[in-house]
Amino acid sequence: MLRICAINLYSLACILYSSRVTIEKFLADTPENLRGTILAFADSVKKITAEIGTAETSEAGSQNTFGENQLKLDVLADQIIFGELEACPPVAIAASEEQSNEKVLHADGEFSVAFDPLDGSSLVDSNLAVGTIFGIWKGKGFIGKTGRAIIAAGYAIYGPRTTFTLSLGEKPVEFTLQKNGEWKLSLAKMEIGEGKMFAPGNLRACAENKNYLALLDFWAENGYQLRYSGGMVPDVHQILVKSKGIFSYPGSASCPPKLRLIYECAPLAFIVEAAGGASTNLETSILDEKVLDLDQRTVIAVGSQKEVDRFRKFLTV
Ligand code: AHM
Ligand code: MG
Repeated sequence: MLRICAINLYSLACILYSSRVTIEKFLADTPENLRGTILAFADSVKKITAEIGTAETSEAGSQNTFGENQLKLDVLADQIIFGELEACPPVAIAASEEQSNEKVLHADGEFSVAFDPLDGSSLVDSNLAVGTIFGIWKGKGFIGKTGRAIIAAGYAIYGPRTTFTLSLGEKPVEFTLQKNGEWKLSLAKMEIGEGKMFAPGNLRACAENKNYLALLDFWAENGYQLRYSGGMVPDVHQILVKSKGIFSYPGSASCPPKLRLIYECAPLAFIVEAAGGASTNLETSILDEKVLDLDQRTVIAVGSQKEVDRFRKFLTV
């Protein structure tokens, strides 16, 4: 009885603590330049949230340099983030999935940032959740580095709620945007354990990639729960929230991997590994993959350690 009371009191204390912690308070002891850079992304997300509910969902009539049609919302989100970063002196270099080249923003800055302004563009018309992903890297530029140069990474989800998940190398935390514009801590110290949940990207590859088909059979035959939205950000976020599972996106000859190392995979791998999970590109952790090109694509699996190990075993027979 006493133990139950103590647990309830502890839960109550946690809820009370969380409801009082804003992102500014959470970052109070973070070095000023890093704090300012993170807040530039948090402020961008607020502005994107203000637009996303009523913005036009049509195409912008332009393509990014990778030949993909851009939505008006892709362009708008990109402009909003660049606007915030231009006013953030610690950011030396910014690279966006929507731009061909990295941009020098402040020659004296100490960080490089890589971001996907609106991940999941193809979900916008059907009103499924989309996201923003970012990584803050030490030093200037990305080429020749690995994700080990990331010092903080985060992502936002524009769903029924707007949330902002962040890791500075420690257990990730989630903030929720309030009506008054404040970010309030909503989940503290997220951890990933083990469990049977799968989010299988690029199933088209199974036609040629029989190893992936065999893994799919394994998941189906062993009672795994399918949870796949088609948006990498919510698909990975649920692994942190449910503390279990795997997100995968391998390839085949006709359906190669499409997810990008610096804009999408490395920041999300940084967050998942900080939560006690794992990542792989079938050879190494995603965080050990060297950046040779800003548009580099990679095979990825992230999530529970045992599930990521299983993915590697099945796909490298
Ligand atoms: P995008 O950056 O062009 O929006 O593409 C990334 C998205 C991911 O969120 C998702 O995992 C993947 O594309 C799904 O793509 P597909 O449905 O083509 O397999
Ligand atoms: Mg993307």
